[in-house]
Amino acid sequence: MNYSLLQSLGWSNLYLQQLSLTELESLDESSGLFRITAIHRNRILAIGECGEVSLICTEQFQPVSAFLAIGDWVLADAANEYYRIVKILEPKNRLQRRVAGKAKVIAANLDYLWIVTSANEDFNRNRLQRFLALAHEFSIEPVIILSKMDLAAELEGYLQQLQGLNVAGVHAISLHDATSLIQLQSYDLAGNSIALVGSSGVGKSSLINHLLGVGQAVAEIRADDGKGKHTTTHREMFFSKNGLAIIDTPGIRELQLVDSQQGIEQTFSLILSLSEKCKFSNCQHQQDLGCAVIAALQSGELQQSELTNYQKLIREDAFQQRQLLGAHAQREHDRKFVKMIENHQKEKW
Ligand SMILES: Nc1nc2c(ncn2[C@@H]2O[C@H](COP(=O)(O)OP(=O)(O)OP(=O)(O)O)[C@@H](O)[C@H]2O)c(=O)[nH]1
Ligand SMILES: [Mg+2]
Ligand SMILES: [Zn+2]
Repeated sequence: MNYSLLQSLGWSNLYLQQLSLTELESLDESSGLFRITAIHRNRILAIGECGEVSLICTEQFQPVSAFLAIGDWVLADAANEYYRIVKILEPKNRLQRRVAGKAKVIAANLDYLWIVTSANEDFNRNRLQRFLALAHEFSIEPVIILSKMDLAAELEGYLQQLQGLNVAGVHAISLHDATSLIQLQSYDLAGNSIALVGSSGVGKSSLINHLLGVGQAVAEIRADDGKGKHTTTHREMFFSKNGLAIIDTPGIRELQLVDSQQGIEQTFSLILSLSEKCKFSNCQHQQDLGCAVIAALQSGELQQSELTNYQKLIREDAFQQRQLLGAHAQREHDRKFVKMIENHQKEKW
């Protein structure tokens, strides 16, 4: 096995540790290690030591979407012109969002989430914070890419709104300004994995095209929507000349989080540290009696819009948690409630 080659695709000891002795031995003969690059209805593509291969997924890992995501590492056995997946290695992270009430994986084993927003009407700080909570929840470093800065009449206003966000980096770029793109080179390293997310049309695929270098066929992954626009219809992983793994994703209209309290708290770290200074540990930040959050609102340290957005996301998360409790838990809850009423009545009599 050529591990240094695998490392350039994102492989690390974290995955190696999960292989048994027998599995390690099989690597030199009939099987290989692969990273998933695309999942289509009837074929799964992956990349390994010998280049790109097609994988087959047995019953054991069906439905595929429940087991496998782009970016996952698998052990697979040679089977004619295909490889058959025998083991899916536990990922270091698996980025998920909620779609129609169900958790849906965006990608696995990421180092950075590039949250792309354009410097025009798409820009929305509250929405960005939602994406930040997503990254923080899954321990992926969030980076904000402010795209199309050539279209912004006044860039300063956007940059100001990006201040104070808990992110690993903020980069204002334009594809028409080569020098603005130089700052992204520090990410462009073999072994790094990045997924790009954001609204449709903000320039994710165009930026990927730039990183891949001229002549790469990103157009292949897009469908013409008839309006002369090319919109990405499915997720796929590409590799830059330097070996950076980049995942393109279709535009997200509305991001719904999955079980994200911790991610939300990390996103709004100022509010969290302020709450720790409130006089009462269960302070709801509604009365100024010893409330550090209200004091910060009054002093201007904290913006009301920031607190409102935080409370909205926390409420939404709590609501979804209750829904997740499901019918069984609800019944359990009802049963206990009835019992409590009965006991109460007994006591009364
Ligand atoms: N002016 C300007 N236009 C840009 C820039 N980057 C991308 N565009 C244009 O924006 C449009 C949308 O770009 P895409 O890269 O397809 O956007 P996307 O985010 O991949 O969109 P979806 O695939 O639908 O999610 C294209 O017409 C690009 O040429 C930029 O820096 N400046
Ligand atoms: Mg696209
Ligand atoms: Zn308080």
